[in-house]
Amino acid sequence: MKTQVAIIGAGPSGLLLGQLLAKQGIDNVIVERVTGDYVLGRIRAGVLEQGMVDLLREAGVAERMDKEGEVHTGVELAFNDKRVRIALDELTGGDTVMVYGQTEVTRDLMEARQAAGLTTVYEASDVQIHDVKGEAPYITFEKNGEQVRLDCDYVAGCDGFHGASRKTIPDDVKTEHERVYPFGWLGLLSDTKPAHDELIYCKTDRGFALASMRSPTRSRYYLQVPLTDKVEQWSDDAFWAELKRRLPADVAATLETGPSIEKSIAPLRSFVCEPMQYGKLFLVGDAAHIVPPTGAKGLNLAASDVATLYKILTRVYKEGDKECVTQYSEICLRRVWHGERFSWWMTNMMHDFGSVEVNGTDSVTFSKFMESELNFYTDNEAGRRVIAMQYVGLPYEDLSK
Ligand code: RFL
Ligand code: PHB
Repeated sequence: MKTQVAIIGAGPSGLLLGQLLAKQGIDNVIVERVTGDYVLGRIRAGVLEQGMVDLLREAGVAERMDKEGEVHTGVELAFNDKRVRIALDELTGGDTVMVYGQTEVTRDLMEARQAAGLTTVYEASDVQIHDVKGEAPYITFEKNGEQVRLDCDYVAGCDGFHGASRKTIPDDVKTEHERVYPFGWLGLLSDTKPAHDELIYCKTDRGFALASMRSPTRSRYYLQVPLTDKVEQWSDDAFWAELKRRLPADVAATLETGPSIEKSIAPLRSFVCEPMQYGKLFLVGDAAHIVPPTGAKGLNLAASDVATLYKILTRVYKEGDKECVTQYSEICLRRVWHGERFSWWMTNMMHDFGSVEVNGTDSVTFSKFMESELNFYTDNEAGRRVIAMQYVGLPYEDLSK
């Protein structure tokens, strides 16, 4: 087999890149480890920044999002019996976010790819990447017990945090930065009316909680839980009872509960691999970086990587400028680090670290610092604007000439 761009991973990064490249007439093949249904079964992000919304429109896959997605002009932070609304549009000169699930984005991209007749190889195992420092890279994988070779010009590693791409970059070439948090998020999805019409991020003495949604009839909630907790320990009833204790009292009083459709625990991590490129291999999205979900940045950073790689590869194929590929890592990492810092900051500010020392500071002092931080940033418009600017997402950077 032969293609121009071999894409590893059919998550949102791989599918969106494939769609954008195909629109420019750039041939690509996606190779995915699991089935399409398995990919769709993962319940993850729900909040899309304006930049990602625009990119989905550019890719021609925004019809359903524009019909069914909800534009949100604000989010709330709740703490100390207070509720502070961050008016995203007013504070940023009109920017908003779109509430539309990652599952739906993925489904729309899969359908568009199928309609365009583009190749996706599902259930491909043992993907290996070869010769990305040379002139003729290729990948190999196993499909139905047979070894397949896919020759290409470039490889896009869109295979998530546990994928094969990042591991291909030799240890002496890359640096990995990591912070693992001492808690996880237990998420629950249910066909119930959302607790409120905007997201509420809640800091409480019992730990963090988030009230989010997917539609007017589908809710998504999260609870901070110890890393030692197992999802089986949490009955639906126990989840709802704990959520009510952490939500603002008036919201808890009218909370609609019901059976869970999905329940899972995700650990929280900040992670960046530098550089995000090795010869003709580019790392995209979670393959290169992970953020804790508190800032709703993971999928959005993946989308900005895709935007950058798409612009670069378009220039390579349309203008014959092969040199511009060297800009990829630098451009992506500037935005990635902003997203990492914001997610880390929101996580520190909104969670309960218990008795764990944080950043070399004892837990009581750290929580005092964070309480002051939260009061300072929410008590005045400049502070709220700083939060709003980052929540709606920083602008995408253009390639240099
Ligand atoms: P994905 O989605 O992990 O997809 C990678 C794909 O690669 C495949 N793969 C392989 N394929 C071939 N060979 C191999 N060796 C392979 N290894 C892996 C996998 O099967 C998979 O299909 O990465 P991608 O595409 O970069 O997308 C990233 C996003 O999924 C992620 O950043 C977000 O979900 C993070 N995230 C959120 N981001 C936001 O922007 N806003 C949010 O509100 C938000 N909420 C969340 C989140 C992530 C969460 N979890 C569970 C981690 C909430 C949660 C709970
Ligand atoms: C979600 O709805 O899944 C969600 C929303 C906002 C976040 C994280 C997750 O910060």
